[in-house]
Amino acid sequence: MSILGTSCQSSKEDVKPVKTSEAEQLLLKLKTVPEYGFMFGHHDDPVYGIGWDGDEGRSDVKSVCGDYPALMSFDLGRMEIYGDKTLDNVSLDRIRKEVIEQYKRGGMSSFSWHVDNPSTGKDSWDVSDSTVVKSVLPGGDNHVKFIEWLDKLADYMNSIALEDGTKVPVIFRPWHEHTGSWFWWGQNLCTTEEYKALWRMTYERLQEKGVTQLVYAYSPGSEPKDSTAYLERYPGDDIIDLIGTDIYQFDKDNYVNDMERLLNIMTQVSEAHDKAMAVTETGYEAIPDSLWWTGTLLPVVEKYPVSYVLVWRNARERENHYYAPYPGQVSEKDFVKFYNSPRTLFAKDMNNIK
Ligand code: BMA
Repeated sequence: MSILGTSCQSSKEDVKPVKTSEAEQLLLKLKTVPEYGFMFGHHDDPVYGIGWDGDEGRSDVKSVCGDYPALMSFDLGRMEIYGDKTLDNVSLDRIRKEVIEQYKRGGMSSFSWHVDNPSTGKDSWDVSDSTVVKSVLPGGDNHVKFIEWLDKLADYMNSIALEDGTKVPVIFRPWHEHTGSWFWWGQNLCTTEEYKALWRMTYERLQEKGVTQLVYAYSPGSEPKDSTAYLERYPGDDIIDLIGTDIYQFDKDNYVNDMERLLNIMTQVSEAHDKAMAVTETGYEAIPDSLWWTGTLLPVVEKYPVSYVLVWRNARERENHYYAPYPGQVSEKDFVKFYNSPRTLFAKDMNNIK
């Protein structure tokens, strides 16, 4: 039984599906954006890059094209353990500051959560045990511990506020890539019911803690073959605001085929469910193709009503683990062309979107 009793076992009726007006505006903007183009996003953009770490006002993307991405994402993994930094060694104070600045310049931020395996104490890629999701649900051995982790997450989200106390709205994208089996919440690690219950518990706990400034994103990987498969573990229209997919290029033909298939599925689902849609993670590691931005990414994405396309991080501690160009990188010139396309939106474009 849950020691936390009623507070975390409250029924759906007790939890009002409210959002702050800032979160409603963010969602509205996400839905309007495709009329103008799509936002470019980059993970951990302003906190480190190739050959630098922690510099103020720096961004590899800005160094290449003169503007910040319209969307920045950050990962909160292991904040539940360390309290002051993430699994990628980024300070939570710094992330808070960057999310606030990004909001003030008209851009948006998104959080993912590579949360540790609460059962084994290893990282989120520890798939040695297929009972972990069950164990965090009410009645499970790790339920109390997990609720404490959610509460830490809630306190942090609530601390991201403007001077007047307004909580900064952000996209929250937990439990991602669940159609694969590389995270402890993945396809073969839990049942459909358990996965959905994990989402609902997360959502309800955050709502109870007053975290009403979030826009929630659902992002399966490239596995779904049709909309039924895409929606198999969908938590529900009352929780989800934006639907996405995480797809990376390893082979160009497969990448383009997967993107076309998923973007077609998502276009149908977003219309049927009235949700915004985005390519929540993508990229080609180390961008060895000098024309990748306008030769591969732009032509496929511009055909669909996507709000944003986000590329993963430019790791400063892992060789060749980068997805955005930096000065001198082979795709730099093509990225400037991509930046100049009327379809791509960067931070300075965001104030023109009504
Ligand atoms: C992964 C890799 C890891 C990183 C994790 C969370 O895709 O980039 O190195 O720790 O994302 O950001």
